Amino acid sequence: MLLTMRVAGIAFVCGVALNAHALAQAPGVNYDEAKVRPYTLPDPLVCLDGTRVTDAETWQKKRRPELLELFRHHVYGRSPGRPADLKFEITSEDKTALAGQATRKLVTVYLLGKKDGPSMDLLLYLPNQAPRPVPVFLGLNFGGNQAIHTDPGIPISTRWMRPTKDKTVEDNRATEASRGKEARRWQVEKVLGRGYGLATVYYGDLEPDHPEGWKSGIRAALSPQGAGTEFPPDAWGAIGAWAWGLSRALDYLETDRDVDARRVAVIGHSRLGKTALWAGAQDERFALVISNNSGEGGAALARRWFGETTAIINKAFPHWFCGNFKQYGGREDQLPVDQHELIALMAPRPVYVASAEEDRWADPRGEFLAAKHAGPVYRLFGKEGVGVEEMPPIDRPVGQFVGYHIRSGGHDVTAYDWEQYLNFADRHLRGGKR
Ligand code: GTR
Repeated sequence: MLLTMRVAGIAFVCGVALNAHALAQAPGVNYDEAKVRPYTLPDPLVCLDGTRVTDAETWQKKRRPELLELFRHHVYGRSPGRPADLKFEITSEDKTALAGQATRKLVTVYLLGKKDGPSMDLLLYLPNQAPRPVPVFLGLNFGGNQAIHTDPGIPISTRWMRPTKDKTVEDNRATEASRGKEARRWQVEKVLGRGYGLATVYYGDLEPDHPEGWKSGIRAALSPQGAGTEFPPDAWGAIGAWAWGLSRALDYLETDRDVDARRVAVIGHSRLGKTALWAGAQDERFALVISNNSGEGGAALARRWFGETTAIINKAFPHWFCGNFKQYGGREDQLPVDQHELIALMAPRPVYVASAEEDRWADPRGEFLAAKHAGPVYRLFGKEGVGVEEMPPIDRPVGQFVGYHIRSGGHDVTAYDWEQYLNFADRHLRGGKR
């Protein structure tokens, strides 16, 4: 035991040294298109043994698992599966929520099947006017379920939250003032009005978002050594833990007869956009995947030197990715994958990537190019990806099975973004089976 810890300790020290070294060599932030250095992307259709994938079956049976494994090993880490004793408890159901527009269900998911163990609180709105079972948008939220709507029927989250400058969080707990503070980003009435349900979970239910957060989150709870765990370099990070939670939310939705679990779109913004992509890549039950302004480690190409870099993200958020990912700061060309291949892992399912004009940190062009370069994999299935060669103008959505837009404005989720996601979902999730 002591030896293991010592060896792990040395590895950790080496890891930090390597990291600092990589960072010292890593270039800073670039916002000049003319300075983007040439790069060569790995070809999603070339297998590790050098053979070329030319049909959908070989993609599904050989190349897809291979790529998924590379992303696990080098980027996000390896996540466990569904716990055997997952339990769901519907704690309340109100058919007259939101002035009668919706049914609101509150569900507690006991992640280890025990009431005194880890749990997450799922909020589900179902449109009362639409025929059941309904398709659903599912996403994690940043501020607690009560933040997505002013609805007084949503309990205020009692979980750890990052301090804010306003009065919405005090002593690391959400206050009544947080009710509805993210409502603009969720557009609940609009979603319901279009016949979709909306399900959400606070991401901190799975793991508080700071480097020590895992000790009180699901990563420690699922490990025999608990908060004393020394993770191997390919173990899951926080993004893996949050993505795992999305799959557990889908496990619940599969049991809800008002929901058509074959038509669930997973959506996320920013770090939760990275999470939505990783959830969609691993869990093929998600019928549609939406990345809103996910940037570095999400939809943006790592090899393109623009905005946030691998070195910066690893330093600022050491808990998000797996240990192995730390080697790639300033060495993105050594990564055996790039993010167009993450998007390709959704194929043949529809995926949407959205950027914002002023969100240069997330590298809008890098997000577009990743979406575009997923195209050859979609074509194996006879499906068209973004369908254009050049980045479209501002506020002009493109794409068949890979949707893309760059919206005017900054890093955010707006009514405009939702309008595009709903239109895209109407095209792909309407008409029952996919
Ligand atoms: C930033 C981070 C981005 C993005 C964003 C967010 O600080 O550098 O990669 O994830 O946070 O999640 O809001």
